[in-house]
Amino acid sequence: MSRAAFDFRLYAITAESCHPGRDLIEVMEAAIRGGADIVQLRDKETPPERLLGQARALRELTRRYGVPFIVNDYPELALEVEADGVHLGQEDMPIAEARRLLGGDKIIGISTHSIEQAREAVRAGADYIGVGPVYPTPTKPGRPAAGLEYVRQAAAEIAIPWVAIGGITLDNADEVLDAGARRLCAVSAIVGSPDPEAVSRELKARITAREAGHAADAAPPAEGPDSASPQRARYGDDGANARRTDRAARPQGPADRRRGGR
Ligand code: TZP
Ligand code: MG
Repeated sequence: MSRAAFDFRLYAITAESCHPGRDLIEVMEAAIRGGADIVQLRDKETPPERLLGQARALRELTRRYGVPFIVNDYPELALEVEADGVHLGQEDMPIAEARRLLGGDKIIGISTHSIEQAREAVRAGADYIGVGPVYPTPTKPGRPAAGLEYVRQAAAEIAIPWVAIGGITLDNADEVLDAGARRLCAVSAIVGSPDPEAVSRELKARITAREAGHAADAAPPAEGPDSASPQRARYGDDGANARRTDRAARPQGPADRRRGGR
């Protein structure tokens, strides 16, 4: 999966503590079979050297299904297992440093908790942004909810892929989509479910149903590199209203140029 072809709809993240006694790889395979189209290894307890086996197994799994594999926190581990990219937090190394370490082809995502942080992430060259926590969640302790208002702000402004995250379940997914999200991430709702495949399938169905509605409502696509890209054709635009972010201000690396300045 190259940066140039990168997009997704349903993001699944590991959380072994949510499924005691069940195998991590089986749970993540179920999530993928249900429709998760990007997977992240996130483990705040285990030291990176002990995560190597899991990271390798997840790399093998995601490669088999053709979905991108992202490693939270550890760029060196991402490189070692040939992951597609890394996910950073606000307190982690800056995007520019991760880019230097990883080279031009890896995906770099970052968690953001406000529209100001989102703007900064776009300026710094992030490939995607996490927007949240939408709701309070024990999966991210100590981080207050940013709320649906932040989702609305992102929908109005952010033109790179962004994913709503934090406390999202089948009970509230519709209101997150109503607020303008086109991509969802659910951690405990998927991997903590007795049937991760079914939860993924239902979340993905909600996302794609909404997307079909947007496509039907949309005006004919404007001319330009974005409307011509295969990725746009596959997933549709991020919303005609998500046009104010100044893409021109983002650093233009070789991969940016390959994907027509995106
Ligand atoms: N970043 C923002 S909220 C969150 C992360 C990693 C945790 C989301 O987990 P859950 O279980 O879907 O609330
Ligand atoms: Mg981190």
